[in-house]
Amino acid sequence: MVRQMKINGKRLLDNLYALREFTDTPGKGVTRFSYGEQDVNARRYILDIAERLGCSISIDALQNIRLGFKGNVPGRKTIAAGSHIDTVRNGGWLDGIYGVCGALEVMETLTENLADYDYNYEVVIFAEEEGSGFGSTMTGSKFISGIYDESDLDKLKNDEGKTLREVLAPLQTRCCCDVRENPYRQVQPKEAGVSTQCGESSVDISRVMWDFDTVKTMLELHIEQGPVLDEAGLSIGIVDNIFGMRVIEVKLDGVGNHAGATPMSQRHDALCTAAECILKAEEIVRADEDKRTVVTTGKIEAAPNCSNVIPETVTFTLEVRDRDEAKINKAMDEITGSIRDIADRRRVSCTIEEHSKSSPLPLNRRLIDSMAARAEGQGLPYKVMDSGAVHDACMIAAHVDTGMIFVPSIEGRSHVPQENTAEEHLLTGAQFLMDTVLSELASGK
Ligand code: HGY
Ligand code: MN
Ligand code: MN
Repeated sequence: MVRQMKINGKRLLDNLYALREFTDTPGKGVTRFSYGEQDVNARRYILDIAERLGCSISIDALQNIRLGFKGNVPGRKTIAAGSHIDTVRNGGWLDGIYGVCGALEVMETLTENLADYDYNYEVVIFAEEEGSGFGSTMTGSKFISGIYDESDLDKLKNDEGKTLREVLAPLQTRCCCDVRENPYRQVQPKEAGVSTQCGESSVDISRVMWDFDTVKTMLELHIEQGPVLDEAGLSIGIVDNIFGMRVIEVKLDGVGNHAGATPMSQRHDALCTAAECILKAEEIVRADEDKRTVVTTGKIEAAPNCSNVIPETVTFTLEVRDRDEAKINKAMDEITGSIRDIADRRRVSCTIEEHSKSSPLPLNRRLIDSMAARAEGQGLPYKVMDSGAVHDACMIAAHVDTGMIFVPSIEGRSHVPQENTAEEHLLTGAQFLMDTVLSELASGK
């Protein structure tokens, strides 16, 4: 019989409230981009806890972090739990960080109640999950799972035109300098010997891919970010499928001209063209029979962006998501065809680039069934459900048993400052993660 352990709810909430302060937009939600100053502050806070708990700390070239429980035994497979700490711009205080704090609370509770288990336990913090910096979601975990390789370090660029490699290079260190000095350190396994070179310029991703034979289970605790649990008055969501997504970037080149002197009949307005394309995409997806496909243009830039100049160029993103890959591709093909037709008719030139994609993924049936049985046994109102949001769990699920636990988002809001979850639900979700980790840790016999 697995011993039960109670998490320390106040400690969990205190960590969440403390980490919420690490934002570039105080008062307007949480903005904490990977590799930025607030990311450094959040990492320092978390690594201080890890050091206090006697965890092993391993940080890879992408700055994904793995924290090992002090009771771990070398060579045993690991039960991993975690999420991400980066956010969208003016995002919420819980997306990602809640799963990291939940996994950390499990770590602290295990450390306070030392016992022997069949498996090891690790907290994982995935880097650049939101893609706010480089436009591609789940970047850190795509390198961990081998979907991204060396060439992507030079392909992925931020808004300043800097490549991922250029941003990462100064963060590479091989010295075991104190975590307070440099939270972006790479702590080499002791046996590897440690050079004292700080701030090396080469980004060596050879050790980023996980050896998935050493990982038994991956668990991610996360807010739902949609309305389902809140509307149904449920406490726990058990995820069975994570949506896939495809992201394209569209560039329209029209003819800039004077806003007053140019007759409407002589215009090739890139912004009006973009507007028609975006509304056409919405019309195509709204016509979808099962109403699960979603399409979003979240980012758009018009140039020269002056009120009295007809826009010459417009660049916008467009993403389509669904739980069925064929439907994603069907919608995206129809949308890109329409974009080309609209641009042709308006005599605006158009280029469309595939930006990033991830396939829909079923999560592990054994974990879904065992978590559903646990919720039943605890009398928790729950639902097995899909996730319209993508998560690092997608990248890991292709390799090891992976499960996701949701808690309700008030009014289904997320990726906005209004993102919130009732404290009782935050605590229920973290305790459910604790119970699930304990069950996995003792599942070897
Ligand atoms: O976009 C997403 O679904 C996730 O929040 N990165
Ligand atoms: Mn997230
Ligand atoms: Mn998110």
